[in-house]
Amino acid sequence: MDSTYMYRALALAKLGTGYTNPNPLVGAVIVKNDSIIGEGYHRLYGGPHAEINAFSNATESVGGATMYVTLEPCSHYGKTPPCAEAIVKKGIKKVIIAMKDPNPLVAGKGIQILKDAGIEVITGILEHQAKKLNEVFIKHITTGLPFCVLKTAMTLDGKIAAATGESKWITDETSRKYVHLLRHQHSAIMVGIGTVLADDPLLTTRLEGMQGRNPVRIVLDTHGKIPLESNILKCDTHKKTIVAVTELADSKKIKSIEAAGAGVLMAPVKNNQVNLNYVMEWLGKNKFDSVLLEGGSTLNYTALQEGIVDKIITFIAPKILGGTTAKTPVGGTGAAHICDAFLLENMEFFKLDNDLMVEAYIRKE
Ligand code: AOF
Ligand code: ZN
Repeated sequence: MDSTYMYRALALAKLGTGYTNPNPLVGAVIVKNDSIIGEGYHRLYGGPHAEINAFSNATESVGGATMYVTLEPCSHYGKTPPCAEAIVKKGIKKVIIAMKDPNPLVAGKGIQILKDAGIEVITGILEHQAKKLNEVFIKHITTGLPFCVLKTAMTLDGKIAAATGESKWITDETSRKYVHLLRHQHSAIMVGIGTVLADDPLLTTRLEGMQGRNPVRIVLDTHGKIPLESNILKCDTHKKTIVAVTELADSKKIKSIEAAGAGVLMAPVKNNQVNLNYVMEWLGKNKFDSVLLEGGSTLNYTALQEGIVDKIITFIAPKILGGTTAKTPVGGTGAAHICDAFLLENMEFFKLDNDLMVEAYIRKE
């Protein structure tokens, strides 16, 4: 029974996807006499926590009930008062928790408040699933850096474009819709200047039947080459862009980028490029918990080399393009030896209509 209610709490938590960043996805279920009497989840950043929403939705008195919650209840006065204290006050008898809160402000203190009040606490139920659900939150709260996902789409023979450079479309519609869901889930989307020059992308979230969230668009533009009429520079309150430049960019051009409505981040130069680690640190400090890398192949290689990538999502289309010069997802100089390859782990496969989607994590020593 413990896992059934926890699965429900996890499903509720997921409903907040894209709206709670940089805070976690959390779900809570209150059970009394073997039935659910209250449910809640964290809906929006800065809003009430899952536990409080579950109390608000309870259909009867929660005294003596059991609460299932996907993350350790908080112990701190943040935007809201501590949930652990609310749980004690409400007379909850038992709390079942999927995972401890990695937030140093909480980390075990929430559980301690519950135990000190004589509440029975069980932890670790569906912990693996809870950790996966909050992989972004865990990385950001423990390292201060954003969780970085490298997304690529290629043919079965590993090409991201034909020999002519044509790249629309490699994958089918279902995969492309999924990419918009990924954009909705990430707080920033990052591309290299080469992608802007080649494709003039919008990089916005376009989802059917749902108001998606647009990630802030980041362009790495060492020399300030971005054309002022680029789609990505069409900014408003919902569509924001930051162009990361270096001292190698012309100062007049920098002013016109700003005048076009974009933010400019002056980053140090590393190997004749924008220092990617600097940009990631800046993003992390500025509450960006996640970054979706959408190309191109030069940026992908630099990102892997700089060790900023956490997860890979690759769409594989049932097509073969061939062509020695046709581009592949990861460019740069590449590894000289097999033993220098970037290693992946926990690889999973999903079928999306006719395409295949592969998810894997970068193995970190
Ligand atoms: C949430 N939602 O349902 C739970 C959270 O910024 P605050 O004051 O809302 O506090 C955020 C911290 O509270 C978060 O980092 C996590 O440690 C804890 N629990 N947060 O946003 C929730 N249960
Ligand atoms: Zn809380």
